[in-house]
Amino acid sequence: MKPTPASSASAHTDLFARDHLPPAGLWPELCFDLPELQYPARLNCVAELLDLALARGIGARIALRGEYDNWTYAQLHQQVNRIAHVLRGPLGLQAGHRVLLRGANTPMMAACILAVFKAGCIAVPTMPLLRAGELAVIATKAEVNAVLCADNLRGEVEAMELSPAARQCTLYFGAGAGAGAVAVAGDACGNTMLETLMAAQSAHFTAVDTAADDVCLISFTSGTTGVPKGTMHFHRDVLAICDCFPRSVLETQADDIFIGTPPLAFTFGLGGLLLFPLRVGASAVLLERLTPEALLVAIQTYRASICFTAPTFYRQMAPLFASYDLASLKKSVSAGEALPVATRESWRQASGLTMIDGIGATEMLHIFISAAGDQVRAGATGKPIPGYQACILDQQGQPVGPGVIGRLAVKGPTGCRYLADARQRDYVFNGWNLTGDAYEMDADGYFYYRSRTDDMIISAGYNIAGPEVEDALLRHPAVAECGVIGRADEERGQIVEAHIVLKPAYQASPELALQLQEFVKAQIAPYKYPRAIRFLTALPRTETGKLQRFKLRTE
Ligand code: 3UK
Repeated sequence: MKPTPASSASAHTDLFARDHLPPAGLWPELCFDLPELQYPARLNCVAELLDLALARGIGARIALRGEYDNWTYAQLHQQVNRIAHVLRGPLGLQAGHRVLLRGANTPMMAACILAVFKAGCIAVPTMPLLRAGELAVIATKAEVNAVLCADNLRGEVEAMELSPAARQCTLYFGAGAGAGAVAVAGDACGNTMLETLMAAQSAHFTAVDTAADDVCLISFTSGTTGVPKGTMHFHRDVLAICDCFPRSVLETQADDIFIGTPPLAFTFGLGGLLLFPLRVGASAVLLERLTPEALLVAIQTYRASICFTAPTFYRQMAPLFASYDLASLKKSVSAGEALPVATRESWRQASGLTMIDGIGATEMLHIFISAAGDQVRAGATGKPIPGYQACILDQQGQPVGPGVIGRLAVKGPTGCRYLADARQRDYVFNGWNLTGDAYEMDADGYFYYRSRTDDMIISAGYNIAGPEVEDALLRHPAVAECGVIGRADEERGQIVEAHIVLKPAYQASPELALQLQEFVKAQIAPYKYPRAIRFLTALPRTETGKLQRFKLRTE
């Protein structure tokens, strides 16, 4: 195994995270080959992302734009410092303590995450739609010591099971519109608000001198089944993702305005809507509850230049694009699930933009295979981005050549380290991270997504990838959204079953089902056509835009 950067003494006085890292032998191999990935042994990511920005004299530039607040770099810096003081002062937290975070995308939520990093604590962000029971599983697993929660989402926090100590250290923020920068004495129940405590704190806070490999983030997978897995990331990892994809593929600039839908609690959103803009001194628009229409309006209003969202959003935005003035938009990034060729094309026709598809994973923190501009190849996700390597492994773990479908394996500066979880052995094999995706490579080193490894449909001996059938169906003018699964079948083992949402002008009928079947047969090998078709009004999706195939299977 290659040497990894020297580890230095942890700044944590609470060693929960270090003590629950997987044993060294089960770690993925880490690679820091690029000059931009040479980090010092002592590193606090927020010192780099914010303190340095101020030192460079960009304090007056807008960092975050929200519905109610616009914060300059100087204002964000002060907010972060005050929150960091609240954590270490009134709340009495130690370095290494875990802080559960809950809130929609707002400047205040962003400031809380950064403050936790800066204070040497560990952020445990959670998705806004999670319920008390799900939050309790996360709080228990990460043994959280404190909670910072947006006031409008407090119900589930009040209802969740929480240790008495963490309950004592629970604060709410942002009561009422525009409360971010305003001191609010207390809520209706007389609880102290985070802002009230902040008002009494100094706007200066020296970043805790953490080790580059001190854990600062435990991100729980948006997994569709089973107990969620906590993935542990270091201060170094937070910077490494900023110095890979945005630098080499996205080519971000200081005058970029970032916008999009993924929650900050999802690492796709944390990177794209907070860390990447800060790394280059750019600004981010943080908005709550975005629909495809609302996102288009916001791009127009804020003159956004880079958009991050999932394929389903681009699909719904494409037909509406022409109704807005979106000349500011220069780049569109799609991740979270496979981007069908049909979606890439309709987006290009509508916007004139070549979509930047990228596969990322919570375990890897962000995107590791992607392509932009004239490097894009139809149907491929792209190539491993600089800093990462990838290959395809067969069932025995041997690398296979071009044209063979196998298991995607990747390594780079970031990688999987589950918090106390036996599934570490499933994700890491021989130093490679196995993402659970079936991929194929071509002779030029492009990587093509086929399906999740568990989702490959086997029908009468044929291997059929659901997403390929979905792509064919999406080309039909009647189809708005679709999900294709394998349904158990006595004769064939499985049959291909398509779940289809029609565009408003179309009516479900047996004739239309037949038409759709013939349409698929005319485009791809006929044995792949959906023998069963079901019409739905909406597909089950996660908060991160992923189709929940298991729900289609059990319907
Ligand atoms: C799938 C894709 C095909 C794939 C994520 C960007 O999605 C993210 O993280 P998750 O842990 O899920 C990981 C899995 O999602 N996937 C993601 N992107 C693509 N499949 N093409 C794509 N472009 O199955 C992967 O294993 O929720 C994405 C950045 C950060 C992230 N956490």
